[in-house]
Amino acid sequence: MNIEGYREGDTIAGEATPPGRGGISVIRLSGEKTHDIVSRLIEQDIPKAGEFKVGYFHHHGRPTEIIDQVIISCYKAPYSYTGEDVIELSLHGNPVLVSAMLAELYSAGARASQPGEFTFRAFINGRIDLTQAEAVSELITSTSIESADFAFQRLIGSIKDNADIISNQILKLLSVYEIELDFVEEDVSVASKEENKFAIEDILIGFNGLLTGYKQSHSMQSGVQVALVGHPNVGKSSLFNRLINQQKAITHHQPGTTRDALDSAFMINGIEFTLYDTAGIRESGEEVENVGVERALKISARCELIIEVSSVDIGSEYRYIGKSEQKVIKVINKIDFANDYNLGGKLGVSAQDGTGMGALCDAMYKFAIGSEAVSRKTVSNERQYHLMKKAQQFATNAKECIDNDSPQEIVAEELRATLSCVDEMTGKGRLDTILENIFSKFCIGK
Ligand SMILES: Nc1nc2c(ncn2[C@@H]2O[C@H](COP(=O)(O)OP(=O)(O)OP(=O)(O)O)[C@@H](O)[C@H]2O)c(=O)[nH]1
Ligand SMILES: [Mg+2]
Repeated sequence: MNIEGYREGDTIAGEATPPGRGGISVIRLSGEKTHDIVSRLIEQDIPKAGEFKVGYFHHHGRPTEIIDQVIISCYKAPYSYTGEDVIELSLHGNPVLVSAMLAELYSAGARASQPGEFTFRAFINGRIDLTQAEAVSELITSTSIESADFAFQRLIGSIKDNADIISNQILKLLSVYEIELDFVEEDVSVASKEENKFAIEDILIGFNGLLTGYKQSHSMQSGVQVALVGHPNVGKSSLFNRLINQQKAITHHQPGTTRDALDSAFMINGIEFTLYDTAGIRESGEEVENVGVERALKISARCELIIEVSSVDIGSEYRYIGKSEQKVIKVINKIDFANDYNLGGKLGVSAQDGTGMGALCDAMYKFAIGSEAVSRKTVSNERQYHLMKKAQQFATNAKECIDNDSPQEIVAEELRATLSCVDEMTGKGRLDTILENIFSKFCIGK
């Protein structure tokens, strides 16, 4: 995808519903020529903005050859999703009809929309900022009602509004320093040191609000990847089946049963965990099993959380050695064999009778939520988090400079750097690479 390829003057058309058969499909058009283009393909009058009408969509230049009956909904700029003239055509849900109509719309003057282009236009036309654009995509991909609720709050501006408040506070403080710099000869002082200290502390409180609870916010949005890792036969596949509540993995008393890695998603308190069952780790003389072990290690390396499984009946305990940012929960399985087994601080579980499953799920959930409570204004993805961490650091530097009576231009420099991070998050400081990253994840009709 190329942001330049978006060409803002074009009228674009694309399917807004997922491809496939269903009750209806929706084709969306946006741009100046929307009305003209649709008029060439439907004999009936196009409805007024805010109204809808039934019409018959025909081939371009052949009005008697109808493709389908459609409902036409009309929106006038700037009161539409994109901020431009928009028409939505609801037709019968069949990909054959969708492609036939899109082909006619293109021949009548529309251009095929690219992924995220409708939302991009909403951004370009000032309907939403970048955090809201990301929230659209997050709302669509939410896997629980809780994460959907948070994404919706971000969509209606929970991060944007807070970022705007902070941005204004920085601008106000920056202008104090800029004025003083302009009149440096006259030794003008617009605000006292105390006032400036209060102002920067307020700004830091704002950043703290955006950052607090990020771990939970991120887990709610993206879910958590977890791998069951351990020696053969310790009961990884049995634990996998028990946790996902399905008999999906083959279990057997013979070591080396699992070779392919299996995965399954399940929820704990509104957070989606994707659990991987992997091959037991051992030096095996068998080629296929060795491939399984390699895969197990590769998948584990990608997971944020590892459940390291040992068992009462297999003497040697497995030690997972991964990256420092990976968290490991150590469990001893098959405690139904020996309730008095010395757990040595590990979690005792039994995949057979379910003992310890509640405690294991609690430990997984605690990992996902971290120790801070998420709020509606908490940032939701790496991009936002990284920028707000950077901004917080620049603002902390500015505070230290104010405390130490550093020269005004140094304070102003730190404040400018703080502001540019906030602007980059909301999209005021537009950069094509950032935009490309965000909008390329969208589907065609969004
Ligand atoms: N008593 C008891 N037996 C268990 C328990 N969990 C698993 N087993 C048995 O242990 C054997 C191995 O279980 P699996 O789940 O296949 O073990 P695994 O770790 O996936 O083994 P590999 O795929 O070979 O690495 C099977 O016979 C299971 O029935 C448990 O909690 N208690
Ligand atoms: Mg297995």
